[in-house]
Amino acid sequence: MSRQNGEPISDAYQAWLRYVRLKPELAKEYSSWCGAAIVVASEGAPLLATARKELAAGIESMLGFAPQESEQSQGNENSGQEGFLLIGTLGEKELQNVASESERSALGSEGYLLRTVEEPGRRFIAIAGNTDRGALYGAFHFLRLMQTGQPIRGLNVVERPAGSLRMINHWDNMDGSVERGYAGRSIFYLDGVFREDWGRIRDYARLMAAIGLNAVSINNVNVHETETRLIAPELLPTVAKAAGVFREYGVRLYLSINFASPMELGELGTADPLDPQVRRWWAERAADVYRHIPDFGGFVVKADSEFRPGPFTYGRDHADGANMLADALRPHGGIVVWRCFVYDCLQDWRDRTIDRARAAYDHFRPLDGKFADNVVLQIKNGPVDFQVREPASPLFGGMQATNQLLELQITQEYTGQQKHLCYLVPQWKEVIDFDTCAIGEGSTVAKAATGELFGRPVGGFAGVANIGDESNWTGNPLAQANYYGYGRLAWRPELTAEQITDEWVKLTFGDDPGVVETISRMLLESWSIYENYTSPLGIGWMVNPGHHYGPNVDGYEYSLWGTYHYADSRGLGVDRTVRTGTGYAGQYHGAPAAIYESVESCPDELLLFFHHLPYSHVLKSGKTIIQHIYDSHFEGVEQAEGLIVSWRGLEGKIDGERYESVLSRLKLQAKHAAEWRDVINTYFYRKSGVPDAHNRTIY
Ligand code: GCW
Repeated sequence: MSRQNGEPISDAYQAWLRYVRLKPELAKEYSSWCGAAIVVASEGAPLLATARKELAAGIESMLGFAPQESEQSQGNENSGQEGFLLIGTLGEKELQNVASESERSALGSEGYLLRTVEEPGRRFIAIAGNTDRGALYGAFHFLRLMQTGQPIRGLNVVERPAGSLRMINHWDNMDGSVERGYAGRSIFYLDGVFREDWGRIRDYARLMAAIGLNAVSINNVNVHETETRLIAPELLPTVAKAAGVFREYGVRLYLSINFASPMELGELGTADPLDPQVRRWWAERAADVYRHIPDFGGFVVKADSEFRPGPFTYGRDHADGANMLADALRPHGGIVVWRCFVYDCLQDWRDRTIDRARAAYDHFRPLDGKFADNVVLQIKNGPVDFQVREPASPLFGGMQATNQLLELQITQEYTGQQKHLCYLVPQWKEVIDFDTCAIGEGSTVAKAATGELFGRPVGGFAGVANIGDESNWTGNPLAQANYYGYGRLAWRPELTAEQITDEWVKLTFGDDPGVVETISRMLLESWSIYENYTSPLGIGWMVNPGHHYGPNVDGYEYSLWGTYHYADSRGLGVDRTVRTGTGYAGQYHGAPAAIYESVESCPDELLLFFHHLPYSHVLKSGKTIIQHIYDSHFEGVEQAEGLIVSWRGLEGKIDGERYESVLSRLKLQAKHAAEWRDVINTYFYRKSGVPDAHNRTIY
């Protein structure tokens, strides 16, 4: 890591790239393969240099010596039986025999293989891809195997990413603030200018590449005045510097743009996407961006959403808007990432026929097939807004002729703002594995989003970053697990939550079995604990307006934002059925549509998302709704207190900095969980008049 400034680099800063010294036995075994690192490179493979640098530094840190470096490919200079690493692209003659034709074609442009080759007189481990990028990802995989103590003899790993776009969205503003950021200020900007702390950005790019992320947008999707200028001539040279740092690690840079730029930056009187002058303006801006950044990724766009300008002003639709930008970017190979978070945020709470959950599908489904091939629609995991529990968005599987990205919120806006422990991988897995049944069984969200299901050219994941300038990146050291887990899922959605968790804990805290067991359990239980003491049975919200932290049951109930629970003295929930409600349930295909439509088959955890029911309704668990509300809130607080006890058991087994930092947050969490419990229980006790069956304290 380049961040030194005379200070020791902390474990927390190094995150999943700590590379601690390995135990002697393991070190001995690995050393016998790492005597030399030989890179076979031809011209134009700059990421091989990065791979070599990473391998050398990681191995030195773990084994105490750096492998000898050599450009020479022929054999092993150490002679005898000392193994070596052979890093490169499969087209090079030294690596040609390592993979078959069919294996090579299966690897695609980003995949890699790690393969042990033992021949008379020499033995080596090949770390190779069709491209230098593949080899770089392979190098990080190899280092991860060492860090987690895996056997490397007889290696035969073949991997390729599920989707082509594995992106991070930063909601950073140039004044240094981060919208929904809980880890300090922006790592990119301060007081209206770039911080130009390129060492830190490089360290960040490494963390990204190590988990296979390949794209980053560096400014908020709500593009304000200053950030509108990021595509203007005066700021592009600095944007280009940032792009250059990310490029060293194979990460392409994107910018969020303001749809009204032709008016705000240019001198035009309109931003109408069909106006020839507007189209010319964007084409020229795009060309200028590419003059500065030849591998620029493209534009991220939030249009006609939450007061952002967009094509609606001119009577045009989202396809008109997106395709206009796509035309501007196409000659340079860029893409448009167009967000589907579009709904009426000036809704009348009195009108129960309008349903915000329907909005994205209602807006975009009719446009399926109308978007250019270099447009990708970015769809939030659920139909509303990153609540603790939502069904998967019906746009997955609903749109079949349009590129898609699954948008996940890594930053914990509605899930405890990095004060509370809420590990989101289990939540994301439910969405990723959700079967849309769009073209028969097995039509999962993962397959729809990555493009596999409908044979789309572009697809993948976008995650909203939880990163800030705090020295541990995420404020709460355990929130690093969310970033890590996001990256791993974007690469391989079929990994289980348990696999990812085990890996992250070992990389981050070492392999002491007690430590691994405790932290893994805490992480894996934390989402359900958070759900228990917050908003029940899929209802969501009930938070303080604006900052979204802490309980406020009616905070949004009489607002314009379309997020209601409709609780009265008899019951609560939103009727989203086709038969008697808003019809949202009908946006799904066959099986899920039927399951959600009926009270009998709708799963408990989403019951109030789809149905309005009396407090006395009996859940599948056998409890009434009201008793479930009381029980889960009492239990959730006990569980939150239990997290403190578990964590205390780690004192002395992990470094003091991270120990104390997590402990103080867990204490805060338990206190705030009790507040949630008492506010929610009291509210529903007063509304319903039904006492707790166990006579516990409700106010
Ligand atoms: O969740 C909401 C957030 C906004 C955010 C918006 C979006 C960037 O409260 O802060 O704006 O979603 O996703 O566009």
